Amino acid sequence: MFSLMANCCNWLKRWREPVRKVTLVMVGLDNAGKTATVKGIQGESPEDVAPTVGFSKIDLKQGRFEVTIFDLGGGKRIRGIWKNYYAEAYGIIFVVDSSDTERMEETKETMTEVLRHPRISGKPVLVS
Ligand SMILES: Nc1nc2c(ncn2[C@@H]2O[C@H](COP(=O)(O)OP(=O)(O)OP(=O)(O)O)[C@@H](O)[C@H]2O)c(=O)[nH]1
Ligand SMILES: [Mg+2]
Repeated sequence: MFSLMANCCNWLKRWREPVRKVTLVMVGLDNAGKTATVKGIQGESPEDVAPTVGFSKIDLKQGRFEVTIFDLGGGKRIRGIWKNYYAEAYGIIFVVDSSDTERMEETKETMTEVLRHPRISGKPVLVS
């Protein structure tokens, strides 16, 4: 009986919890697999993805979290837009293509620059 009441209290507590909005920014070199990863999360086939020009916005619901992911284009010439999304990001996802050994140095430099940015430092980072 006690455990039933405790369960009900927990359920009520959770039910009263407000929906929380979380914004994540996904970055990484072009061709790293950012868009394919997002498609995988959405249960879609990660094949046949075109390079992202600018950004794409994905809205997901995970429990009481409303998650918005900004999947940003990773091409060298569009990396300049990344910083425009940092302020609203709760955290970032940095996608690395571990099979692209030739571009590891570029990956390292790019990641270092992202992590050093004042609007990113101290925020959660997931390297995928
Ligand atoms: N087999 C396989 N292919 C993958 C995987 N991840 C990505 N790819 C392929 O790699 C290519 C590039 O993936 P994208 O997801 O477009 O890469 P991106 O990081 O979004 O690239 P940009 O939008 O240009 O910044 C696509 O042809 C994908 O199908 C993976 O885990 N396995
Ligand atoms: Mg993409």
